[in-house]
Amino acid sequence: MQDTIDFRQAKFLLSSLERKDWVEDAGAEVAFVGRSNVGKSSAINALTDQKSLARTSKTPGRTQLLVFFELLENIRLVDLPGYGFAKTPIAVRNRWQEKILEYLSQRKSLRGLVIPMDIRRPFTELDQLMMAWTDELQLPVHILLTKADKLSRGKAQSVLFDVQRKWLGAYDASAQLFSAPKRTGVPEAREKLGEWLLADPQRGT
Ligand SMILES: Nc1nc2c(ncn2[C@@H]2O[C@H](COP(=O)(O)OP(=O)(O)OP(=O)(O)O)[C@@H](O)[C@H]2O)c(=O)[nH]1
Ligand SMILES: [Mg+2]
Repeated sequence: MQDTIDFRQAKFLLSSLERKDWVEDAGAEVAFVGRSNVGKSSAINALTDQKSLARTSKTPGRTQLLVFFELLENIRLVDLPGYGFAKTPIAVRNRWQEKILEYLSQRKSLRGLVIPMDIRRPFTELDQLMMAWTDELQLPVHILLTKADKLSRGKAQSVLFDVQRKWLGAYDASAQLFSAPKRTGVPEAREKLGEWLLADPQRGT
């Protein structure tokens, strides 16, 4: 097994909502899940140093499928559809939720979750619900406080401290500042993901 991952080698594998199409559940993967429009896809592009590997958009609800990217053979990143976009029809929303839960609860190669949250609005109700699920499923979480470039450095740092103090004690979770355009936090996030992806046996074994 390799001891480092070159995130820039990432390649698109496939996208689908249906489990039958998903990449074989072998090896290790880390999934990105969070509120719509918080910057999940932009974070994947920043980490892989590729402009348009994951599709981003100003319009919330852009990623509507599970999108699999390969970093190395059997090592992957997965971009999940965002939650909490009010204009998504309820039937579609329920279907996404069902698929996300199916994925999170059954995917053996899933080593951890990255939950990007807009630094100006972290821990919304839906984020808290997602944290409760991850706790139940015993999945470790790494929170990216995204769009850190929208705040002064001092303010961003104080939100990070608040999040750590107020929210993280109860969970198997860590947090950091992140900005896709400024590349803030890219090395730190790569290191965390590398640890997850290169360690540990599969869940449930
Ligand atoms: N200023 C700033 N804008 C960002 C950052 N990250 C993302 N954005 C912008 O936020 C918008 C949404 O970004 P996406 O990466 O598409 O968000 P997403 O979470 O993948 O959205 P969905 O797939 O719709 O759930 C885009 O206009 C991005 O350019 C950031 O760190 N700083
Ligand atoms: Mg997206």
